[in-house]
Amino acid sequence: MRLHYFLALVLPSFARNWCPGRVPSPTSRCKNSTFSEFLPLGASIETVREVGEGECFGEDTYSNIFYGALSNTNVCRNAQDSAPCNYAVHLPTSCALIVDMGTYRFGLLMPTNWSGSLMTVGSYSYGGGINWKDMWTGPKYYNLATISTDTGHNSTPPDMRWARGNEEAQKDWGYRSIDGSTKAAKALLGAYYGQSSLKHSYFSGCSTGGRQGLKQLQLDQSLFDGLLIGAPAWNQIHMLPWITKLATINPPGREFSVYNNASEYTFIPRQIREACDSLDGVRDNIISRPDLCNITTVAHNNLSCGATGAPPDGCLKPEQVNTLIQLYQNYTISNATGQFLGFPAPEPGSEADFQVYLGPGSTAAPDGFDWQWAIEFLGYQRGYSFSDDIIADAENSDPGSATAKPGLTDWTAFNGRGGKLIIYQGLADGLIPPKSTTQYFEDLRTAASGTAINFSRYYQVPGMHHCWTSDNDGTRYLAPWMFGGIGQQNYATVAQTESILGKSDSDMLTALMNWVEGKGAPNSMLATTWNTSTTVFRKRPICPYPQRAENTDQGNIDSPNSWTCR
Ligand SMILES: *[C@@H]1O[C@H](CO)[C@@H](O)[C@H](O)[C@H]1NC(C)=O
Ligand SMILES: *[C@@H]1O[C@H](CO)[C@@H](O)[C@H](O)[C@H]1NC(C)=O
Ligand SMILES: *[C@@H]1O[C@H](CO)[C@@H](O)[C@H](O)[C@H]1NC(C)=O
Ligand SMILES: *[C@@H]1O[C@H](CO)[C@@H](O)[C@H](O)[C@H]1NC(C)=O
Ligand SMILES: *[C@@H]1O[C@H](CO)[C@@H](O)[C@H](O)[C@H]1NC(C)=O
Ligand SMILES: *[C@@H]1O[C@H](CO)[C@@H](O)[C@H](O)[C@H]1NC(C)=O
Ligand SMILES: *[C@@H]1O[C@H](CO)[C@@H](O)[C@H](O)[C@H]1NC(C)=O
Ligand SMILES: *[C@@H]1O[C@H](CO)[C@@H](O)[C@H](O)[C@H]1NC(C)=O
Ligand SMILES: *[C@@H]1O[C@H](CO)[C@@H](O)[C@H](O)[C@H]1NC(C)=O
Ligand SMILES: [Ca+2]
Repeated sequence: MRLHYFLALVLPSFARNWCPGRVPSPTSRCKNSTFSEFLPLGASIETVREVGEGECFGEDTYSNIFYGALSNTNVCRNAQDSAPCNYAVHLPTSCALIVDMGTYRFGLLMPTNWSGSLMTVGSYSYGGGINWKDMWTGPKYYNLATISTDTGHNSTPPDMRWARGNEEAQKDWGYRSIDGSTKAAKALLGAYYGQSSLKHSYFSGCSTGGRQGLKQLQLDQSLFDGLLIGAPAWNQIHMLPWITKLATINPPGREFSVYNNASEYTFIPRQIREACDSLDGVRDNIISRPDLCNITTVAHNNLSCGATGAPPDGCLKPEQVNTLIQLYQNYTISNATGQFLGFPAPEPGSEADFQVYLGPGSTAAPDGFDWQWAIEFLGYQRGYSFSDDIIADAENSDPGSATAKPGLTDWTAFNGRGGKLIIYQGLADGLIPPKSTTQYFEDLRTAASGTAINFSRYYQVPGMHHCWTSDNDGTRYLAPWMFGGIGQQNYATVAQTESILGKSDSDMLTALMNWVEGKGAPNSMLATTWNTSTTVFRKRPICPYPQRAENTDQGNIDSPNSWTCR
């Protein structure tokens, strides 16, 4: 990540806007005077535009330049991204607004053909800027009015410098911008479509977006009727110290460190995958049971220089083997009372994601993403030395009140008003360890004392990385990963996206909306991966936790009918 961070510093800010929309005609309701009086004091309409069928809308922001795309900023990665990339594309006829709320802004797309409901789309990491790129599927495939906030700043996802010494900016990012933007958007929908016309409000976010949704739910159970939450970064105060801990275990460029060069990202994940693939009973290049994968054994037998099972294209020295094993240990902390879980370990199979925290391209502290948080959010000095005390400091201050706490959420109120929550988590996610999400769900179940089944579901997705995709063999992603989670459409073609969204068995957002709207609770869902843009490689059920998909027909592992949830 440090390489990307560096690039972020030298990239020029964007200047052009390719998707400006059109100045509304005098007779249109899509104009300033329709909205102005419905805004809270101090807020104003910054832009109001009409967008025609098939057109795009947005502005230049850094917000949704994902980690992976940062090195080719503004070079479009997918078919639907006719240059440049940071816009809502392929829109239906809509009225588009940008609203200035004072310390933060939001974008709102209102399709002419409206379902009657609203969706708020979340952000990523510490990035600021309206997440235009993820907004298009709302109006296009679900007829949803769709909003996204810039969270109060403009930065690339890994850049936290905006937070230093700025408690107000931290709070805007932590929770205020989602709350304020969504409330304001609801009033604007009333102005545009007619008072009391809003049926339901939904939230869809992954990573920081997942955190935003859960934090909002902790603060106010009435804002959203349904939330689709992916790999939530809910535990800021424990997770960020863990990331720094990883940096102390594996400082870049040292003899005993791993991931000092790019080829280690080829042979380490591959060896682990090959060694642990079959432990789930099916040889399919997917580790569906990472809990059965003993990293100590694999590191010694299949990665160690000189071992019989050593890779042909590189190997780890004994001290590197020890370091690698440590990366998969729970981060435990001790105090006078005893030993406690600081943060749970990532699972074997998630190695490809480690690049964000561990390099290569890393520079030593204090400049990395892994050291930044305590500096920018807790006020530590650059070059600080790490100790477990950071956890206590983080717990005491919870900067920006950004941490979402399942035990402090009123689940009775949420359940009582018919709210529904779906959480999903890739089992090969190296950025948000699956056990962290499981911990949230278990805490929710404890707090909801038996009623959780009435309003929540949790799906683990074998082989899926952070929010989207899976390991690939050069031509396709091996594990099924597409099921309508936010941002997934950016890794699929338009044809692939279109084949999933709107289908209640394959699209979690549709399943969530059906559940909220009384059309039945979701059970197993189908996840998909493709051979080519039109040919499905694998479709497989993902199961409501604690169930798992079990194979019933070894001869036909790529068909969904060969699997059942148990
Ligand atoms: C909309 O109207 C308000 C109040 O009259 C004004 O302050 C604001 O600048 C206007 N915005 C645009 C985009 O014209
Ligand atoms: C509005 O959207 C619905 C759902 O996609 C569709 O069935 C209907 O034909 C659309 N109406 C118009 C006028 O485009
Ligand atoms: C891992 O090492 C063990 C023990 O040497 C060996 O039996 C196994 O085949 C190896 N697996 C792979 C994928 O190389
Ligand atoms: C993993 O394997 C090591 C030896 O390779 C053994 O000492 C350890 O107990 C195993 N861990 C588990 C959880 O089985
Ligand atoms: C990368 O590092 C590994 C392990 O340290 C080593 O075996 C391999 O030769 C290195 N490859 C390159 C291209 O430097
Ligand atoms: C030790 O840490 C635990 C977990 O954070 C906490 O509950 C406990 O109060 C702490 N005890 C002391 C003596 O600080
Ligand atoms: C790591 O923490 C998790 C809780 O998230 C726990 O279930 C697991 O047993 C711990 N692993 C070890 C080896 O202590
Ligand atoms: C939860 O659902 C069950 C089964 O549908 C029902 O019997 C129970 O009353 C519900 N509980 C709550 C708190 O809604
Ligand atoms: C997808 O690719 C696999 C492996 O190349 C092949 O076995 C399978 O038949 C392909 N599926 C389709 C529908 O073409
Ligand atoms: Ca397998």
